[in-house]
Amino acid sequence: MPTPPPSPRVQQDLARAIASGHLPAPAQARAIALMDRIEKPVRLGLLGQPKTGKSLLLNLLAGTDVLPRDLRLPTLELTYGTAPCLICTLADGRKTTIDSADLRDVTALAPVFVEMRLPLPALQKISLLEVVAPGDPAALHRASQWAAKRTDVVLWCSLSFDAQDQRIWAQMPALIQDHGFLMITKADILRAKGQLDSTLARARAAAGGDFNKILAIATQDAIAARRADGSVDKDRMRDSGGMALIAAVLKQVALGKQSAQDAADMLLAQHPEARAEPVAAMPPPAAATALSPASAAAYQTALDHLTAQAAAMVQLAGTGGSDMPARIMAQTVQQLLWLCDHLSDNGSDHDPVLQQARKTVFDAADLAQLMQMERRDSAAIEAVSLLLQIKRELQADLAA
Ligand SMILES: Nc1nc2c(ncn2[C@@H]2O[C@H](COP(=O)(O)OP(=O)(O)OP(=O)(O)O)[C@@H](O)[C@H]2O)c(=O)[nH]1
Ligand SMILES: [Mg+2]
Repeated sequence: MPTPPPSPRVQQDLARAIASGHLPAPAQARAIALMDRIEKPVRLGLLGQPKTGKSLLLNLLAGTDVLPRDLRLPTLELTYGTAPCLICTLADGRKTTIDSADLRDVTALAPVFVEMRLPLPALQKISLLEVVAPGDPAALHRASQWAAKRTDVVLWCSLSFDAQDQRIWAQMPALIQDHGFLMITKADILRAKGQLDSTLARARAAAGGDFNKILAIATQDAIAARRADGSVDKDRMRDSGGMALIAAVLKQVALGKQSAQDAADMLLAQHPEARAEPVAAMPPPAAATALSPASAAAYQTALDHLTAQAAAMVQLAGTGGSDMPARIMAQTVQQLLWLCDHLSDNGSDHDPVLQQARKTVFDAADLAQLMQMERRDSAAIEAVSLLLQIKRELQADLAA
């Protein structure tokens, strides 16, 4: 199904309203978020237990063999770029860009996350995130919650939607469930064993209304249905489940754009003042260095909390045990997530110092969660250093 092009009128009106300077701050933030949803590709996340066919499905949706089948890779996002490149996030938070489309080039860097940009037409509509997590339920749960914040539509890959899948999916945010697809993968194997229909029936019964769609896919067959000359063996594509998947994804993309346009229409109707002439250009504000009193109070609470938690962490480190690095890592991630919530909910939204701190803390929490997915013991030390660095930055802001 072709995606209708976004309505230029609402997009232009929204752009004008954002530039007008007449929208109150919360409406301005919402207008910018809606503009993103109208303009940017829909973010698809491929999640599920190990070896459930996520990478192969990514290759199908990208329209080409992006991920080599024999390479072990970290969590990876595939996005559109006019020239191929690989942006690697390293364990210490640094980013390195390699001008290459060959993922073998990143292995020596051992990145915790890779953003791969490619000039593929499909990526102008969708971006694709494959989340790689170890098989144990707690790790997969954490990785899934992390991914839920970064995706619009999740494709949960599974061979049977077993009890572990069910428990993890039940804890996903309602919006992600509403837009989610359950992909019963390796359908060719199930079909050959005569188990496809019964597996689908059981998955439907277990999933209830917790997914937008439940689809079976034989991804290898779907990929084979694409011929080298660019034509498609339609019967094979249909039988593999590839056609139904692509149609469902396109429909979801179109619905997402439409709902953002409807919301933008509503926002513009609520704010007729944003149709007025733009406000005269203001002189740039003097660089703010000191925190507002509300933000300073939020910083102080954050620092007190971190100090108290540091004592608990020292005690934890003293207990020893083989699971100590994992427990320290978990504590560190928890504290960074707490900081994210605390600084988003407190302080003054107009304070540029606080805005910067929110971004820094969000990035750090993101990085620590990626490190946690990796499970190297040394990652715990790196994560704690990250937390200490954040603490020092907050102290410096407060003292300025
Ligand atoms: N027969 C068959 N094999 C499949 C299908 N999809 C994936 N596989 C195979 O299953 C294995 C795992 O597939 P991947 O795509 O690497 O799975 P993954 O979920 O990305 O695995 P990890 O990233 O290691 O967790 C590979 O050997 C694939 O070739 C399918 O539809 N049919
Ligand atoms: Mg994979």
